[in-house]
Parts: sequence; C-alpha cells; structure tokens
Amino acid sequence: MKKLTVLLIALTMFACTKKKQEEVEVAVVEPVVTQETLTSKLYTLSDQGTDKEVGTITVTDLGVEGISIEVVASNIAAGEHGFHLHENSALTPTTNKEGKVVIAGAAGGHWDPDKTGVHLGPDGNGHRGDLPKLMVAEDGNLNVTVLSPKIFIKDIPGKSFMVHIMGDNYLDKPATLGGGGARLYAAPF
Ligand SMILES: [Cu+2]
Repeated sequence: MKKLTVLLIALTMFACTKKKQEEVEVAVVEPVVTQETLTSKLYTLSDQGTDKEVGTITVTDLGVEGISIEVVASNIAAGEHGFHLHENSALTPTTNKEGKVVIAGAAGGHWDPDKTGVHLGPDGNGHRGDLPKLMVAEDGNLNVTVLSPKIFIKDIPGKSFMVHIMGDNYLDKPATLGGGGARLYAAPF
C-alpha cells in the first residue's frame, strides 16, 4: 500500500512537470506582437519658433496598413484645421521671396516623396503627407485618431505634423494647399 502511494505521488509529480513544460512550449511558439509607437509634444508656433505645449501626438505602426495618428490637445483654437505631415522637423521661421516671415517655414512643405506637386487630401494621389483635417470643438479640446495608409512609421523621424489656422478643401484651388493658411501648431519628430 505504501509503495502504491509513493508511486501515485511520483506519477502526479511527473504529470505536473509535463504540464508545465507544455505550457512553456506554448508560450514560446506564440508570436510576440509589438506595435511600435512614436510620440511627440504638440506646440503652439510663433515667429520665434515653438512656444507652449498644447498636447501630444502619438503615431502607431499599423504595418502594411500605414499608421494611425492620435492627436490629444486642450485649449486650442476651435474649428477646422488643415493637418499634414511636413517634410522637416525644424520649426524655425524663414523669410519668403516677398521678405515676409513664414512661421515654422523650416518645416518645408507637405511631404511629397513621389514629387507630385499637388495637394489632393488624404484620399488623393498627391502629397503623401496630406491628412484628414482636424475638427476642434468649441471647448478647445481635441482627442482624435486619424489614419494614413500612405505613411509608414519609418517615414516619421525627421518630419513634423502641422496644424494650420484654417481648414482644408483637399485641393489647390481656390487657394493653394487646401487653403489652410498660416501654421498654428506643430509636433516635431
Ligand atoms: Cu501643412
């Protein structure tokens, strides 16, 4: 009887060990899914460069589907704002041909690696940096996620997300670049 008890205990222990091994094996073969994200602060812009922080932009890698861009901000200007990925991360002012200061001019234009030279918005085949416009409620708070299947996470470093003072009609007419006008907020990456 005593022998049998010992054997049973031994068998039980063996079973437990075997089970643990199986669990470990299962854990090893499971793919480790990591979604790369990049985050930067959103700043107000002035003719001196960046001013105060008003929010955060987080870019998440969606693999072949491109990226998602989460914009969280408070106390910003209500209404519609053109939103684009611009070609540089520098946000210092520049001077244009007419001698006028361009706020954050160093950021360059809308990212256009295919050299299309046309602004056609998020669904067109123009600038790849053209994104859906942002709509800010009257309370000045924004918490929105937009998608871009034309931008990949590897494209982000060294560029900036730009929020313009006015909206975006996703065309170059009647005004160029969607009519967004001056650069109001930006997040350098
Ligand atoms: Cu822009």
